[in-house]
Amino acid sequence: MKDKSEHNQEQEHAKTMHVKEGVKTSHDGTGAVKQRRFKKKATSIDIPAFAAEITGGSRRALAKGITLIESTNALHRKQAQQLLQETVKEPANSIRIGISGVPGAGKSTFIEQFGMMLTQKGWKVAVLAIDPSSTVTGGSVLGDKTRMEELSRHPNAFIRPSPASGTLGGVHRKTRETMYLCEAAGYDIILVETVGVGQSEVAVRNMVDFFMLLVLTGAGDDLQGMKKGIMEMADLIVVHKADGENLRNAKRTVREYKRILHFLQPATPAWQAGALSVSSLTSTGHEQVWEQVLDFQKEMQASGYWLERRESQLQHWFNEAIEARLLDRFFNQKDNKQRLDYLEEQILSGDLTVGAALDQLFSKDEGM
Ligand SMILES: Nc1nc2c(ncn2[C@@H]2O[C@H](COP(=O)(O)OP(=O)(O)O)[C@@H](O)[C@H]2O)c(=O)[nH]1
Ligand SMILES: [Mg+2]
Repeated sequence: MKDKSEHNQEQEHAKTMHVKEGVKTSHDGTGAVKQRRFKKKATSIDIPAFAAEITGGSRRALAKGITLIESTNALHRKQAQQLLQETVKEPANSIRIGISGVPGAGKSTFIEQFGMMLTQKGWKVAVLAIDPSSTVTGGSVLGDKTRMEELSRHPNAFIRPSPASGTLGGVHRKTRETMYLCEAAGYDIILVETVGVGQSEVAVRNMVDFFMLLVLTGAGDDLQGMKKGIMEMADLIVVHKADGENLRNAKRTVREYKRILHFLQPATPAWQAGALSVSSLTSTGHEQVWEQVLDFQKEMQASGYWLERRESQLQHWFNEAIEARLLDRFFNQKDNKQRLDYLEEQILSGDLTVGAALDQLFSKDEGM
């Protein structure tokens, strides 16, 4: 049960071209959309035709769709929502995998190997990378030499780095929507790479089915230092760079992790997270990782938790989005700024308690 053809016998459903009828369009299916798309004065995009190009498998259309999603321009944002509305169908028939680890753990190298293996099995693989540190340094992170060159040339792979700007929350919203668009374009497996810096891990855990953590050996000390919280998010620990002089150490580290994982809260109910040693230098262990993912999928789909998690992720996202929108609206309201400044002064000078200031602030809009 490892190849796509076998695996999907029951699951695969035709990806229908979801073009609305009755939409008036002069689009000829090729150049018109492209030319109009990002011109400053552009006011309209032929959304149904654009959507059809994407669901039809055009990589160029997909890339442009993602650019639309990432744009901060108000019109583009609106068009991006129309595009998503037109293309996205939940629950998607995909496997979403989060891959985390400190900079230098070998995530990109691992993903290139793992991705190549999956494409050889006939899967279409999309790789999305969230790297919040790149927004600070403006460049790539320490040790990140690989550009996934082999994978990026493969016709069944699509690689998209994170946008280089924007708030952490914004990056995640875009990554999630980008993931949806990749699925609409027919990508079966979505690999989301994220750097181990806490906040972004939680966000990625909240948008994937399976979450793995890449760690290194010499872990006697690492295990002490590693936050319990992040280990409790993982469905699998990969002890990476298990090669050369490191090999024996890696095997020992795997045993240590297995022992510790046993005492931790599982990331996914009824799934005992395991640990495996992998080397992307000698290409060993990737098959076993994939077997873990497939076992996980099989068990979770049988128990119903697969869909349950996706639903609760959607609910969670919706709630977060409401909060973000309300905050945005509140702080951008013109007269609120003055009121807030005034109340803040009063609080700092000791004339008002925070609670009293809140009561004053919200006294006139009881509905909130
Ligand atoms: N020995 C060994 N080195 C590796 C392995 N995987 C990656 N590396 C090296 O580790 C460094 C960091 O890899 P990279 O994929 O950029 O790490 P990332 O920051 O986690 O994405 C690079 O110099 C890689 O060549 C591995 O399996 N074994
Ligand atoms: Mg990397």
